[in-house]
Amino acid sequence: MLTEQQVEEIREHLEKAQNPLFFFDNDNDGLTSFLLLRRSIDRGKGIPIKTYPELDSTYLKRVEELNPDYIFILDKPDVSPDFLKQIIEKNLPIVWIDHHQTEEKTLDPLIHYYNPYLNDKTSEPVSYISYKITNKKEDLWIATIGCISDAYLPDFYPEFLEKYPELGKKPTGVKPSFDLLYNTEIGKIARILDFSLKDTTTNVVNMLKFMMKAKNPLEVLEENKNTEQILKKFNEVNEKYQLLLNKARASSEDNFIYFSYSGETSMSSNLANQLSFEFPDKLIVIAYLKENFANISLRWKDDVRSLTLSVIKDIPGATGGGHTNATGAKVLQEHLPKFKGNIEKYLEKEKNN
Ligand SMILES: [Mn+2]
Repeated sequence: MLTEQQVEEIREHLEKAQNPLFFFDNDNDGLTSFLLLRRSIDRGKGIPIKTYPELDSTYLKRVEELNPDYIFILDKPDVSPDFLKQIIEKNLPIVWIDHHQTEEKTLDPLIHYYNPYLNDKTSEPVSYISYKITNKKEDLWIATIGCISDAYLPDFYPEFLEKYPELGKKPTGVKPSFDLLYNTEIGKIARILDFSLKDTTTNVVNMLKFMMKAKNPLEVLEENKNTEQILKKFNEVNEKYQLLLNKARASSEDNFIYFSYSGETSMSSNLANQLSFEFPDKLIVIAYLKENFANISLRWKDDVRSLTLSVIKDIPGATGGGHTNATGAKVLQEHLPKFKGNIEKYLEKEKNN
């Protein structure tokens, strides 16, 4: 958890910011964190970060264009040193809120870095933290969407269920947050928003504008001119998603699901999350092939962070990291067979230990 003092500090930064620019991770935790903060002050612009693994220097262009007085970075573990350096040269304060496992960093005094992991090794989503910062009851549903999308059942879920009984249920199973994500109406709304992030830049901007004002979760499901494109995109992506999901399910081996695919839309983390819910005992590895690279999502009930860091060690140029049970990695496609082989060796060794 962040301390009350840290939460208060972030509130003060928000108050001070007259024209903040929010960069957020391109998923529901990033999106809802932005929405919660933006809705609390009613000013500022938001940009999803599509570069991986870092927020890279290509985003300096947007800083030039929008001329902000404050930069917020939400739910992104890595930011390129060059980006930070150039922001600092402009004398702009940066408020960086993350929840990924990391080590203490030495940063410029203009960079205000917050991560509950550094306090007490907890990793509650940035949307959970953002809700604690803004504390607006009317945004309870937005915070709930962020948390259940990030595999986290928040302590305020009972309050949500009391307010919107028809959108939720009492969660069950070993992954109660994913039970809600895949088996309730609020979960469907979460999946709609998540897929809408995969739309074109113009359509994402319109979605953000709509979500900055939406008063309750049912507005997302209502078909009208505000939601037309959001729902259309969901149906389109969901159709492809279900096909890939079925193929991935069919490629299930003993203790391991390994599945690779290509196409214009990356859905690796969505597929990996759902498969980890359906096959809780298996290691899930989903690789999205694009250009020369494979972007890989991994999920496991055991320490998948150690596994990820170990299997990329002898692969040139490979990167990877994340949480204890959910990670990402990036390798050149030509190294994928070695990557898979390393995983098999790792599992074999684990089994014999
Ligand atoms: Mn995220």
